[in-house]
Amino acid sequence: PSGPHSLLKIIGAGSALGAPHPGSAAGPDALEASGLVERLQGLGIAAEWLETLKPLAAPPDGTDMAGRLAANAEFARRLADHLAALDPGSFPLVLGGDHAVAVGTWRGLARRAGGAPGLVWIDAHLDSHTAGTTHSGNIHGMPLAALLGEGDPALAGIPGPRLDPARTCIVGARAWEPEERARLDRLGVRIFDMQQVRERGLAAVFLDALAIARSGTGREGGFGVSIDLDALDPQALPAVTCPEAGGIDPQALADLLLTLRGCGDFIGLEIVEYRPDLDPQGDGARWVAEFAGAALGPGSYRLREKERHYGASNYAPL
Ligand code: 6HN
Ligand code: MN
Ligand code: MN
Ligand code: MN
Repeated sequence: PSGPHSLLKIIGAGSALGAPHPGSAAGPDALEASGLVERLQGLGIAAEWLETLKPLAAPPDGTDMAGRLAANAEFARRLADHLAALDPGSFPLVLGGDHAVAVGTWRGLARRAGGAPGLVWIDAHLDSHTAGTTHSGNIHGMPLAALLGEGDPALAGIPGPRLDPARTCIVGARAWEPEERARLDRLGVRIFDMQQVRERGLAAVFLDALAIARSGTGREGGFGVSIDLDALDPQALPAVTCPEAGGIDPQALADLLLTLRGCGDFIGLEIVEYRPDLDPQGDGARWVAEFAGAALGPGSYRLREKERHYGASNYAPL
């Protein structure tokens, strides 16, 4: 199934430069070794592992904020360039790595799409600090702010369109600091926190989030979904760098991701923060396969459209 008819391209973003622990850097290699490509092919998806990017050097000292911003920006810039150049007949799945890689993912995919995408950011956290407001100093707490154009130009200035706050929203948040919350409130980014998920149910909230990401005249740039695995309840998946109690049920999320198959304006999926060193049973690899399979399996608009284009595929359309 690999070769010219491979429609789903997996790009590993093997950086933990933004995190306080190096474990997530091994996420892509562990997912590849777990047989993710074969699992997706077994679901009828023409998947191919394209490449895995790695940092050029070890992370700078924790006290060197300028150095850490520069190292994360270098990685994001390289990832963005790869994604922007991805062949037009394919659909990208980016696998982290820590969430700082998202700056590269969404700037690159925005360039590829010819405009800023709407974005559903599924996360226990808000990831909307800047170097000026961070409490921890960790860059993976900053990517959404950078994508919105906030903060240090090293990160916020990765080439590509900025996100539109009116088409950006967060699902599953339950741990944040006041400064990042204030930033998102000022910008008008909608936050569906875990209390709302519990009160209204994940389905209602998820469909609202999709509507926000897909809103706007002409839907320029389409929309994307970024899944931080720490959004899930740590009782189901503890293998993340920053677990937070009381999260999303992974099966409920997988069921809702089926909705994405019908969205012709869906331009990319990102799944980050997997820590294989904390996952002896391979639960994370299983959930990554479930999520990608749900979102991109047979019947996916994108894949059907490409099948028409190429006239060949190894899956049965719905
Ligand atoms: N992530 N708000 C905290 C910080 O360090 O700035 C947590 C960030 C977590 C980032 O994994 O989503
Ligand atoms: Mn995150
Ligand atoms: Mn998080
Ligand atoms: Mn703090």
